Amino acid sequence: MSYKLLIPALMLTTSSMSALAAPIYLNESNISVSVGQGTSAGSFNNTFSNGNTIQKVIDAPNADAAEFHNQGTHIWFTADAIGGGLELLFDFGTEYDLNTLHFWNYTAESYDVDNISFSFFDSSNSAVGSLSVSPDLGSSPGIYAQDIALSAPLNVQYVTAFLTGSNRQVDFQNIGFTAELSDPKPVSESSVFGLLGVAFAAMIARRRRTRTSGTY
Ligand SMILES: [Ca+2]
Ligand SMILES: [Ca+2]
Repeated sequence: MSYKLLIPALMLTTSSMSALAAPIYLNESNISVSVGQGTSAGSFNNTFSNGNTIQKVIDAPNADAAEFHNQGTHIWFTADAIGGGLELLFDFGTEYDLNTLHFWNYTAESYDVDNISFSFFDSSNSAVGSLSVSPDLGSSPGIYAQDIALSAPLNVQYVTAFLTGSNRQVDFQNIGFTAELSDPKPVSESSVFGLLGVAFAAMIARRRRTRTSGTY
């Protein structure tokens, strides 16, 4: 291959690669989390001591980060009754296709999370999937994420997670998602015709106005 031919070939490769959506890690820099109304009666223990907030759920810098268990890093909720749990509401700000769920659990059965029920919703709050996970115990002493491949819930903007422990204890470090920006939804035919109709009506209105002003 000559030098001249090589350059366009390279340019083509680069431009076609940049057209593909790259998976990104969703954390406090691009999503938000809050405590849901569905949280059962219970206690947050030391979770919010020293000005800490629920932001601790999404403060891991990346999916491979280690976190050490202390009041500045973990969430600890104790439900009053067995079956009770903590509800978390995630808002991604826009729609993503989810690839992997990352969960940093507590390191011992006495406090770890035993089940998480996830519900996924698109930007119009329509349900697009659900998932029940029984996560592994966290590693020790540094807690690393368990990576759980998701069977691609698509077009997800909102996620509800309900976390429970068989002994009422819910203690963990982080929840994270690796995802790709969803493709923009194709414009439906009816909305195209709707827009054409609006433009046509505006044209007629203008012609009428012109005629009217000509009469008077
Ligand atoms: Ca954390
Ligand atoms: Ca447990």
